[in-house]
Amino acid sequence: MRTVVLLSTVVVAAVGVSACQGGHGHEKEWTAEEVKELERKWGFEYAFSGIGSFAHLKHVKCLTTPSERFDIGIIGVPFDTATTYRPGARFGPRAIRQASSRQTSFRGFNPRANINPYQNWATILDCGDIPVTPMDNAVALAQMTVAFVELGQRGTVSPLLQKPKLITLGGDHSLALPALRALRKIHGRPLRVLHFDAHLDTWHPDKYPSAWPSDQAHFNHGSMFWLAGNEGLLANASAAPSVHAGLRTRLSGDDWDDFDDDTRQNWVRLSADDIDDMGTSGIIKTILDSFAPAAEGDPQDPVYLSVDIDVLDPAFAPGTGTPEPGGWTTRELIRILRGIESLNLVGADVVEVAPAYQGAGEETALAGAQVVYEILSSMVKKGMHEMGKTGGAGSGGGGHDEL
Ligand SMILES: [Mn+2]
Repeated sequence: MRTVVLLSTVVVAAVGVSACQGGHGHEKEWTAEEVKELERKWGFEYAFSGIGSFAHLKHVKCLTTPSERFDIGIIGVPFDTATTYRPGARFGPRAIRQASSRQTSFRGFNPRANINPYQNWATILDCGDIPVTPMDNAVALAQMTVAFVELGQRGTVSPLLQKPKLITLGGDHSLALPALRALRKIHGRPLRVLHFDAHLDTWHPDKYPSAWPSDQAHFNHGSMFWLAGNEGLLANASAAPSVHAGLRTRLSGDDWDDFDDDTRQNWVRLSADDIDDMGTSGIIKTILDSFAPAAEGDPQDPVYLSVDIDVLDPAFAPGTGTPEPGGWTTRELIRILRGIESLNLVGADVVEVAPAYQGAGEETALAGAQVVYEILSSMVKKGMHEMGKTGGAGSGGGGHDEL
């Protein structure tokens, strides 16, 4: 008891001194050298310290800070009220950020990609979250659409980019619809999608039968690509398909109608089992062939990369809304992502991380954070190629170390 009293006295005294100094404007004047010394002594975060932004990146709430320019923005969308089975992906952005703790610009060199995305030409920010209502999905869809349009039209730092690129941390998969709406508007043309998922997500809303029909129910995490196609957001020429990879979902009814409808919507399908026959290299080749320009030298079409973490086997990613046994390993997915780094990615998401169902070791969120890192590596590396540089330590613009 005595100790407690003594401690309280000390605290009161300390507060008193602080208030005296602050309240009367007698703050110590810090010289530049002194501030530099503070930075030298304390300007460092261990993997496990500091406020939890993605990869310790500078955090700016970009939606309320329009003056802050960036080349690549990490944006969280903590939204999960369009799920059909397990909810919980609203906690995905926080879980992915937490799991990204050991990603630092200091030790960020990606040996698989021969580049450190955090020490290069790109200014990468953690843009915070879009505050999306959990109570009204019509409002939520409007909020996400407005936010993606707003952020996607911001000014960039590098002259390499006309518009910044966003990587979205989900959130359930329905957020791909507002993301595609924004990109369709910003780029002035339909998009092509590379979609890693156990499921099709091109389901006609009637595939979720209900005696209580509702237009609002069309907006769900299994129909957003059907909606996107109907809204003209996706390229519809047969020579310009979108691609699913990692499929193993059960289908409706007693036939192939779901696949037939998916084909009519201009999608190419790679199943999870295909990897046994063609290997990761065959998966990569099929994807790249599908997205190849019609003629050599033609510009690449803009591609939106959408990664549902349930593309991984539940052994690797149990923390998700609709797990399906028989999926890819984390290593296989990383290998495939590295193999497709030449694609012209204009935006990306990592969705359906629902940490309540993952193990204490955070395997699902770790996989999500790693996927974001691989996408960042690809986006930055693509920019280096456009500058005529190749990947490698020190060959970029000497970016600021956010540690
Ligand atoms: Mn999905």
